[in-house]
Amino acid sequence: MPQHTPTSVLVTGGAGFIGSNFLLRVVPRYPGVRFVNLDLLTYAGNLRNLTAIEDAPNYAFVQGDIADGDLVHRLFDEHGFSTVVHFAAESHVDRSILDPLAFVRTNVLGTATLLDAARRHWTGAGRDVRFYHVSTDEVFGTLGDTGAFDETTPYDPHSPYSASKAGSDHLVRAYHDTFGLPVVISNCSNNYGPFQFPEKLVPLMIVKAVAGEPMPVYGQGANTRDWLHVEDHAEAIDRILHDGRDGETYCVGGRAEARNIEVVETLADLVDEALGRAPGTARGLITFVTDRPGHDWRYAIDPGKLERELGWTPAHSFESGMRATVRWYLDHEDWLAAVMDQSYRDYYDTQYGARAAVEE
Ligand code: NAD
Ligand code: TDX
Repeated sequence: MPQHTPTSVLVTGGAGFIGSNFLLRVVPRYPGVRFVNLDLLTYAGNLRNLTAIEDAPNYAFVQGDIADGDLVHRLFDEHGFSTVVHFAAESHVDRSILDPLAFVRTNVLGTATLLDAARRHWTGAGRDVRFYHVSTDEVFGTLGDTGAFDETTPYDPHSPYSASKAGSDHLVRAYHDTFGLPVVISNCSNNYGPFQFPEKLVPLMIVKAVAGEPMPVYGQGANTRDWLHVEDHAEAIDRILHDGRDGETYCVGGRAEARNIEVVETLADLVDEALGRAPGTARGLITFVTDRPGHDWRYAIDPGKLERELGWTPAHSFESGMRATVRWYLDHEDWLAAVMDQSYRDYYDTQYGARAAVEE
């Protein structure tokens, strides 16, 4: 018995990495459900990600800001949304160190604007409605060498990015507890896969390995993340949206922990193999550089609740997912060339120019 049956869905940030993978999955899967994608098209938003569904009769795109209350109210009036699936965010930790206030504005104020519009439009309507907030494991802070985050872990964010996501999670719960807004939240580990902007570790390392340029690893490369293919995250979101229980949190992760250096070496080897280069060629590009300030040591997720309650398990292993991802980037040179424009090169120079190479 589903907990929620969407009819008209506002998807925010659907031109970004995870949002576009979600839309590519659900728009064809639910032809009777209407999806409206509200995205500001920041540097991270890219309509090329959505060409496969852009003409679908149950899909529409609106360019705009989630923090623009008038626009959000108008869209609720026009479309009578039953559902919000909220992806839109500033999402890169390193950018949050360069420009923290952009993160507070979008992630905190933008989320509050959406919540308030949902509250006003849904109060007293007596309808089946749901606000789904897509969040991150980074809100839980950092782990030592053992243990894993789960739904009971206290919040302890360290970067402006994770603090702003924590703020948005708290607002979602506050609207649930104070106004009775029907909500679900998921906190997911590091995603990788098609359409990820090449500022994040996996696509950046693939790009650098292919180009034969230095592959910049922060600190000693010993920080650890849990890695999940984005299609597995999209599937988890679809299940939680329909079958998750009201007011609940679900932790999503791949049970696929790896130290950063292991991820980078894996990608280096896969690129060499795909390009027919001598084994070890790309490993020679690995360069240890100045660490990220406040760099969280280790993230790990216990996804047991999601597995037990909703029967979700990832389809991709770390090895198969990374291999498919390398192949995808090699096959999508046009996509990469379009996103690696002058503003990307300026960002890269600012972010990495200041990071001196350090001894291993
Ligand atoms: P992304 O940076 O690739 O995409 C963000 C999208 O939001 C872009 O399309 C951008 O144009 C849009 N956007 C930004 N500001 C906006 C605004 N003010 N109004 C409207 N649209 C705006 O991010 P992503 O990696 O796809 O992450 C999506 C969500 O998932 C985020 O909330 C993020 O915190 C969360 N998350 C990401 C990961 C990960 O590994 N990438 C893991 C867990 C959770
Ligand atoms: O050039 C790099 N070198 C490097 O060593 C980059 C970009 C990263 N790193 C390290 C930092 C992290 O330990 O790799 C690890 C992964 O870095 P990111 O890809 O920037 O991801 P992370 O900071 O872990 O955050 C990601 O996962 C959680 C997403 O960016 C977030 O949006 C998500 O919420």
